[in-house]
Amino acid sequence: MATPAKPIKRVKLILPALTEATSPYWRPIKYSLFPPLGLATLAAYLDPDWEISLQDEHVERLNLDDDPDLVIIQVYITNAYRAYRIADHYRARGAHVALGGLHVTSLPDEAAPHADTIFLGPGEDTFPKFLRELAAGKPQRIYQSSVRTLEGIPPIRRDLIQRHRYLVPNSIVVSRGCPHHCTFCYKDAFFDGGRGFYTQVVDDALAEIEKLPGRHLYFLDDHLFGNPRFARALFRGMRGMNRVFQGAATVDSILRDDLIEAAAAAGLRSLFVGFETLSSNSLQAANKCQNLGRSYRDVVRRLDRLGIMINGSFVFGLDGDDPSVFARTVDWAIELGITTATFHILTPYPGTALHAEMQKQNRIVTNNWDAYDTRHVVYRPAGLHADELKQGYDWAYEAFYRWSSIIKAASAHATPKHSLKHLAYSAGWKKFEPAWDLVIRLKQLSQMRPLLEAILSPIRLIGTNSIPVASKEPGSLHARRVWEPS
Ligand code: B12
Ligand code: SF4
Repeated sequence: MATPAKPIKRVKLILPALTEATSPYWRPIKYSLFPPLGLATLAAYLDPDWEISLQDEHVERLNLDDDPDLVIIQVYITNAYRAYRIADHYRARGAHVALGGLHVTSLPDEAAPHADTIFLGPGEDTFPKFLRELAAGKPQRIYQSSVRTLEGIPPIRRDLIQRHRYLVPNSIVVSRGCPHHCTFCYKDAFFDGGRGFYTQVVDDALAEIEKLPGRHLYFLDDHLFGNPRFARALFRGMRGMNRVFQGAATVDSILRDDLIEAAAAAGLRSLFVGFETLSSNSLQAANKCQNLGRSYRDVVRRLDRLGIMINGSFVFGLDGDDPSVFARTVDWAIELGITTATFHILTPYPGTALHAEMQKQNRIVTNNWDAYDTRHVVYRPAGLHADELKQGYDWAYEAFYRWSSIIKAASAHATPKHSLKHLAYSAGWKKFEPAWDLVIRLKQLSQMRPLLEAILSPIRLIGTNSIPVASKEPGSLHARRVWEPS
């Protein structure tokens, strides 16, 4: 239905806080890491003459007493209820409210009653179309993304980001999605209706990097090595830029060829690796084929020799898991010298293949989205009681980050310098919470960036040329486990 064209003068973009913000798990530093990049991306399509404000409730109190003409809200699963309340509030004040993001895409029927317009999928094609139609007085109720490209997109409005509030203001994404299809991942649902993996033009990515001040970058791409040709050209272009950076990649891409060396030479110093489980049966069940038959030990050795710290990601509660999974995983991670670990309780996000399967089996026990934060058990596990799973998860964090474990894991490296870096990074991240809180309260996070850069600065490479590319241990392809504890 056409509505009279209301001239837009004031636009507000909001990232509502996770419900977790009021829970005992809340860690201010974790949520003062990255600015709302998705919203700053969308802001680039707005008329620069409009009055635009971008608010991130994780780092500032929202001013809800204003009267914007257009309100853009990004909805994740664990901020959904808060997002809906804010949306209702602004609709009552007469604003046109647009909701988008992962959760809206998964559950449009749930989000729609709280919005004038909802968006499914990435916004680069639909948002500018919506703005044109809104200006013409004919905004639609639903926009579904179908054109998937990052070519020719306007530069992100980084000027709207309050850099001093974040430890890592230089977060960047040079691709969208991922070439893989793990059953528990948001990716297939979010990119339904178009390409599920695409990259920027290399020169555009390099131009964006050039413009970022300081040395440190954090690539938020799901899989930075997902398109090897793109990644290689990117790393070649970054050589000599004197950057240090962090990112994420899969097990197979680290072992495949010498792309990881190219990344290290460009400044890669820490990598998020989705190990997820040490059981090949569980990998198979989760369709995590890119990890199957690969030696995790080789992955760790290879990154270690390049001086790249590892943030290992692990999921507990897969159907193959029994009560021994927690100690086995933690012992393995400590023994191999994984720098930091992120543990998750398996969570069936709506829209995923995992969710559909669990629903079919009638195993989902709650639709309270606040609990879908990978810290709560929201389904009936197969080989564990729900309490065992929760307690095992809590124990894993405690056991991995106790001082004795940090020291043991740090001593697993080839050089004392690398051990020291491990110690500084891991302890700094988990052991000085009150100090981080104070720094955040004093708005001094930017003062900590040189320290982060120093910890991430290069370690001399040891025998880089002799690093084995091979990943296949005899029989590992069909081995029951991908690893064996020594
Ligand atoms: C950075 C990040 C964080 C930061 C978030 C801070 C921030 N300021 O964004 C931190 C560290 C706090 C974090 C924490 C967690 N995260 Co997180 N995180 C990410 C990550 C790596 C990048 C997000 C990003 O910047 N993407 C790039 C931008 C360009 O894309 P975008 O944000 O999606 O925005 C685009 C579209 O969504 C759309 N859009 C979004 N909103 C709107 C609104 C409108 C109106 C329109 C038109 C369009 C639109 O347009 C944008 C441009 O295309 C994603 C993975 C990913 N690749 O997206 C995971 C991800 C979002 N996180 C996830 C999870 C599970 C978590 C945690 C629960 C994990 C945990 N146990 O701690 C917590 C809780 C957070 C939560 N929100 O629930 C899941 C979310 C699953 C889900 N269904 O919601 C993801 C997808 C990771 C994954 N592979 O599973 N995370
Ligand atoms: S590799 Fe990671 S980002 Fe890609 S589909 Fe699997 S879980 Fe998702």
